[in-house]
Amino acid sequence: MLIDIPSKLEAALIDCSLPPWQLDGAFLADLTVEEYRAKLAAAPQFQETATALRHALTKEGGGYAVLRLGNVAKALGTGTRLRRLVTGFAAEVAVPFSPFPRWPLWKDIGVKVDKDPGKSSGIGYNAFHMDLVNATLPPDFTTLLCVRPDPLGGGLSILSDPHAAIARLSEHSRALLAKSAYHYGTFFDLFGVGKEYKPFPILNSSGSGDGFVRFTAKMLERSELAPAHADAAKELARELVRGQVSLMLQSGDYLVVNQRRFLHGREALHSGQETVPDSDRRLLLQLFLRAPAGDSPAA
Ligand SMILES: O=C(O)CCC(=O)C(=O)O
Ligand SMILES: [Fe+2]
Repeated sequence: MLIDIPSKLEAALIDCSLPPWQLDGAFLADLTVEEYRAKLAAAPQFQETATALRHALTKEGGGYAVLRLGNVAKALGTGTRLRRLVTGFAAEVAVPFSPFPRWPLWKDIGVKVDKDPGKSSGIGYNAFHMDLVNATLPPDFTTLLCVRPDPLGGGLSILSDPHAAIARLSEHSRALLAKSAYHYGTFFDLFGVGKEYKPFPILNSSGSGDGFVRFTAKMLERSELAPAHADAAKELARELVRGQVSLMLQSGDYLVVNQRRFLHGREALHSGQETVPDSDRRLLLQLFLRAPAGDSPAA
């Protein structure tokens, strides 16, 4: 689901100058949403492109999209101006917010050679997961803006539909996944994502739930789980890999994932990251979105 930007819109975006954004607590202020919308709505085919983006994220079988802003990034660089424009696109999907009170709205995901390789900004395989999996209200959307891909050629983004994966499991495994028997990670000092959910069921029971498949394959190695529940989770992890799609984000690509529809992850970066100067390493910027109450993004 790649969304190209029509060249007339590219030209208008390159000319468009958006003011700094304001926050209202953890959330992008209404004033900014309106200001950005008013300026961007004047650009030719902005509305159509925003509609295409929303549609890709919520239509039957949909759930993720890549907005291809590479030419805009080439013209404007990957600093403040691009960030404001992308914040404007994001605000057409749902409300941008930062769950981490001490961090800016956009969080850097760089490359750290000495970090747990399987985690955010590590160099290894970042297994299928949803972001903020252990919160009662995870962000409706997680988004990644690519500033620089891995110059050595690794770090494919991976996506998989967990509902499709679950449909391929046995009744028995599904029953295990519906038990409140799973836990992962720590939870402190977070805004706008509810409370800590521990333990949680991976699957909501019988349609009454919130539409999330609360899964992270990282818990298979990092959480102590009862063997039967762990086995069911491993089966799910295998099916996610069987159904995965991979794509290489380029500079200026903006990946938006509906967390009720798709899980995401990342292949390992290419070996040799120690030899790459910090300023040349892969860099993504992450932003979370909250759908307004009553506007559930198509569970
Ligand atoms: O590095 C990536 O492409 C994905 C990172 C990620 O999923 C995360 O930090 O939550
Ligand atoms: Fe993630």
